[in-house]
Amino acid sequence: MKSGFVAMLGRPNAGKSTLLNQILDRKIAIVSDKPQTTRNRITGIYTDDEVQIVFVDTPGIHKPKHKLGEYMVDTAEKTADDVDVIYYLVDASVPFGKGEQYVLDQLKTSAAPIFLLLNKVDKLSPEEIGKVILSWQERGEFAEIFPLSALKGDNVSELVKVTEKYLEEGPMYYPPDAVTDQPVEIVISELIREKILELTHDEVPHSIAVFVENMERSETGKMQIDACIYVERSSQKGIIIGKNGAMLKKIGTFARKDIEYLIGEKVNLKLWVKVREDWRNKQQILANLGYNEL
Ligand SMILES: Nc1nc2c(ncn2[C@@H]2O[C@H](COP(=O)(O)OP(=O)(O)OP(=O)(O)O)[C@@H](O)[C@H]2O)c(=O)[nH]1
Ligand SMILES: [Mg+2]
Repeated sequence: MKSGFVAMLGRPNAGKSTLLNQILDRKIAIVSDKPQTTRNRITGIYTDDEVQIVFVDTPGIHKPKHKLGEYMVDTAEKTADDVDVIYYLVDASVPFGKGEQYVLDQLKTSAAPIFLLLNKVDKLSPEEIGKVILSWQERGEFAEIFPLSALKGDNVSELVKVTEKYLEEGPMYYPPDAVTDQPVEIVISELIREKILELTHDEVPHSIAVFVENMERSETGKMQIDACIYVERSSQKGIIIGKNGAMLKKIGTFARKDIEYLIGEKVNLKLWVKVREDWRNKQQILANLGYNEL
């Protein structure tokens, strides 16, 4: 039996969480078209007869503008130190720039072999893919270079096969049927956050945090879940609630469907919205929301 740890690293929006979900064929991590979606380290466990690979999805590496951002980047960079293989994801459909150079420089100092994953090639012609590969070959030494589409799944099973070659004999870290080590309350709060990311715009998606305050079976036998949505300003509270509560209702309906699918039973979901001014810069609030466990 072989086993090991693989980190997914890269800029925000590169497709790390999409790749994690694609490899595991399950929705472990939430995904959105807005950068800085992932805020914590997320473990996804892949097990077959010969290997157990523990994939660790991380927040996108960016220039932080508040304490939450610092925590996120810290989380990503520390994950790189302690893995057997690094997947360095790049959005191959956007031009190379300063932000990418920063991530590249950071990763170059890592001890683990780096797989350069040129993602989103479904957006490129074969000719363009060839050009991108050539330009990256000059930028550094990579153990492997894979053009792939995390979204469509192109080249993903090949990637996992090659990764196995880089792992050594080792123990099973998790039971064979485990897929993630996240507590169910965290997965639920993330699903709610995902709906808000989908349904709101501008600064709102980044200004929210979701916390499941209570989860218990009610007298009727239904699972009762109470969750609080934190925002930074009362204007954002207004947006989340919407006209006559329409937006909050929509968020709740979409989230409830996903939660019912996740836990396999009917759910009664109650959502609140609270203002916590500038919470992304307040250590205590960040800690209470789980953004401090490094
Ligand atoms: N066309 C295309 N889009 C993709 C692909 N992979 C991811 N995306 C899209 O890119 C966006 C970002 O994907 P995520 O998986 O959330 O990216 P991430 O790297 O986890 O982003 P952060 O969590 O913000 O660091 C989403 O809209 C995805 O649907 C791909 O292979 N092709
Ligand atoms: Mg992500």
